[in-house]
Order: sequence, then C-alpha cells, then structure tokens
Amino acid sequence: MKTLKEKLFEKIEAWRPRTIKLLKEYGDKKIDDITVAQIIGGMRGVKCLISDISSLDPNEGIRFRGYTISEILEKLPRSENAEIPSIEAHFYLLLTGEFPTSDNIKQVRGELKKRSKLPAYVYDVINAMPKESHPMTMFSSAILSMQKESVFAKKYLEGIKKTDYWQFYYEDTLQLLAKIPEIAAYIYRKRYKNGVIIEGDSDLDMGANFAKMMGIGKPYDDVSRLYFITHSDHESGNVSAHTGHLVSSALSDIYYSTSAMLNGLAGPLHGLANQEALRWLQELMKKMGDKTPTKEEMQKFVWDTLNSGQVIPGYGHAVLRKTDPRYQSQRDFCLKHLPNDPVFKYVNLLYEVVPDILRKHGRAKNPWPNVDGQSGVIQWYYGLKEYDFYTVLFGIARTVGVSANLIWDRALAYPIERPKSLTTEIIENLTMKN
Ligand code: HAX
Repeated sequence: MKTLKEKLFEKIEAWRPRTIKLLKEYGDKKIDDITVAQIIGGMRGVKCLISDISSLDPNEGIRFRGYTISEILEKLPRSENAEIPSIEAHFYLLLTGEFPTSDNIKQVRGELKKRSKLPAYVYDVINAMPKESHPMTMFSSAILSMQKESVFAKKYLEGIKKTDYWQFYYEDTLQLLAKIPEIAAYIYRKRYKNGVIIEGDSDLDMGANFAKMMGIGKPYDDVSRLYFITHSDHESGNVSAHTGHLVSSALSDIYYSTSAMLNGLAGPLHGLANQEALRWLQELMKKMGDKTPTKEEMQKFVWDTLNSGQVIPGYGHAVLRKTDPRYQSQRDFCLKHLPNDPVFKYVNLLYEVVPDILRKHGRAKNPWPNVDGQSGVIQWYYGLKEYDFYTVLFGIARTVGVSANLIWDRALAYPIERPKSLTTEIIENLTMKN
C-alpha cells in the first residue's frame, strides 16, 4: 500500500502539467472583468484565486474535492462506533481527491501519532498569557511559537528545489495537525476548568482524542468530527483561507501561515460569528427566563438588533444565496440528537423569522443562515458553554483544510501574491474622465 505522501507525490506529478499548460498556452486568456464597486467593495466575486481542494456554488454550497457535505458524510469511512466519518479520512480526501481505505487511514493515524508530542515551551507560552486573553489569541500564539520547529524553514535555508517545497510543507502540516487538538484542549481546560488537564490518547482518532482531552463524553467525539469536517475549507476567497494562501505565498512556513489565517478567522464578521450568534441569543434567553419567545417576541428582538445598527450574527454570506448546507448538516444532527433542547428551539424560531425580516430590511443579499447560526447550539448542548472558545474549534477545522491547500500551493509552485492597488485619483481618472 502506498503511504499518503507517496500517493500525494503521484497526484502532484500528474497534476503539474495541467497548470503548466494553462499558464503557457492560455496565460493571456481573459476570465473576468473588474468593476469599481468590486475594487472598493472588498474584491467581492472577483475570479482571481485558484484552489482545487474545495469549491463554492452560491446555491448549492460547498463541495470538497467535488463532493457535497452529504456525500462526504455518507461515503467517507468512519472509525469504530462512530456515526460521523473520521477527520483523518477527510484530510486524506482533501489532499488526494480519493476516498481512503481503512488501511490508508490507519497509516495516516500512525504518522500523526508519531508526531503528537507537544514541545514543553508551548504550555509555557499559554501559561504566560494573561488569563483574560481571548482563546483565539492563545491558540494563534501557541501555534506561532512552534515556528522554530519548521522543517520547511530549515530546509529552505539549506537550499532546496522549488519542486520539493511541498514535501517539507507536508511534514510541517503533519506535525501541526498532530498537535493542535491538544493545544486547543489545553487552552480550554486551563482557561475554563481550573487548569485540570486531561491526558490524550493518540491511539484514538482525532475526534475521539479531542473529546477525551476536552473532558466531554459521547457523542462529543462525533460532534467534533462533524464540526471539523464541515468547517475545514470554504474555497479560497474567505478571509482565513485567503490569508493562509497569501502569507504562505511569501514562503512563510505553515506555522506563520496558520497563525495568520487564525487571526483573520477571529474577526466577528468571519469565524467569531459563531460566538456572537450564541452571545446574542443568550441576551434574549436571559430576558425571557424559562419561557420560549413567541414568534412576535422573536421578530421584535431581531428588528431591535437591526434598528440599533448591528448585524444578525449567523445570517448572510458573501457568496452563498441559500441556506448553508453546513448549517443544514448541523441542523439534521440537532433534529436527531437534541430536538427538544431550548437553545435549538430558539435557533429554529430564528430560522422561521429572520429570512423574511432581512428581506424586508432590504440590505443583506443573502437572508439565509450560514454555518455560524447553528454550530454553537450543539456545543452548548454538550456542555461547552464557554462560547469564547467556539472560534478555536473553527480554527482546528480550518487548519485541516487550509494546510491541505498550502501543500498544493507549494506543489504547483504558485508565486508570491501581488495584486495591484490604485489610488482614488487614478480610479477617478479612469472612470469620470472617460
Ligand atoms: N444582518 C444585517 N445586515 C446584514 C447581514 C446580516 N446578517 N448580512 C449582510 N448585511 C448587510 C451588510 O452589513 C451590508 O450593509 P451596508 O449596505 O449597510 O454596508 C449589506 O447587508 C450588504 O451586505 P452583503 O453584500 O449581503 O454581505 P457582505 O458580503 O458584505 O458580508 C457577511 C457578508 C457574512 C460579512 C454579512 O452577511 C454579515 O455581516 N453577516 C453577519 C455575520 C456573520 O454571520 N458572519 C459569518 C459568515 C460566515 C463565515 O464567514 N463564517 O466564518
């Protein structure tokens, strides 16, 4: 049986001629135009990035290597006694485009196990931070502190061929993926559970090991698998994924790139929205006491938020124009496992009232919920009530997807990113005076 690295080598060798041909023979072909509104408006929709790991259709949602979330959840192999496929299997698919066999997964797990020991100084870095630091700050700093371990950075200094870059990115990625569940769980237990740490078991798959270290029983292993798979990648234009690509394009290693992408994920319009969604709902829950709000009370709460100039967290999207299938897959999980949970009832009621209100409000192009509108409910139900921590979960997931992207970026020798900026005056001259 071929190892994941050998398989990847084959795939990369077979893929490279496609990129070379496109560049050589079609390099001048035009794909898109760009408007002033797009330049001022955050490059919305400009087709100028490349990724083969996932692609996003506005109506259908995300496909990983061509497969929808429901296909992934149905077809990827799962660990024993698990309802949801393993994260290792998903990582294999993201890297190779193929569904792994159970032997392939065993091999990947073995590779991760070998690399799971966390350097002692990482605990020191976390311990040295102020108690009130946001968990995302701790997570990003802990990962950045490991930069000195980068094999890519060392090999680059020694002098390596461009075509070999990916191999050292791959090594750094395995090192990082093997360690991040423990880093995240350590931050959680340190910050919220009086520093009582639970040892991991690297014989378990990533989902089960993470659940163990968090101290949360079954089915939290499946909750973790579902969360880490569905949040792993969302094509490459979103803030976190794009930041990862951008920083890595300067040949900064995986530690620098991952820490940077996590800092982007920590913004309230991006990954932090899952914490925001729960925080916002808690406000209403506090007001309501034990009572579930009526539809009218919920409508008023939503309008009050909009009228005070705030966004409705967990709703809207820069690309999607329908309910996010990541929202839907988590909703299905809730319907099966926690249909009577009071927070789920609130979220359901929001689903009934928000899209109509956002349409009437007339601003958001997409009135439907995104992934962050649902994910906090499940975490809350299984005892993870410290919603400041939710974006760290997102960060673990995004590291799985973005690192797979970065290995391929280096394999296909994508150059340093350098779009052109214009001054307002140049844009005025180009538009008003023509
Ligand atoms: N509530 C209220 N207003 C909203 C809105 C929402 N949920 N979503 C968009 N709008 C507003 C925008 O603020 C913007 O207002 P102005 O015209 O006053 O500037 C207008 O509608 C047009 O925005 P858009 O083109 O529809 O959306 P954008 O591409 O600019 O922004 C966002 C996309 C996701 C940032 C936006 O929908 C938003 O702020 N949503 C709430 C926060 C959120 O849920 N973020 C998580 C998104 C998913 C994700 O990345 N997860 O990590």
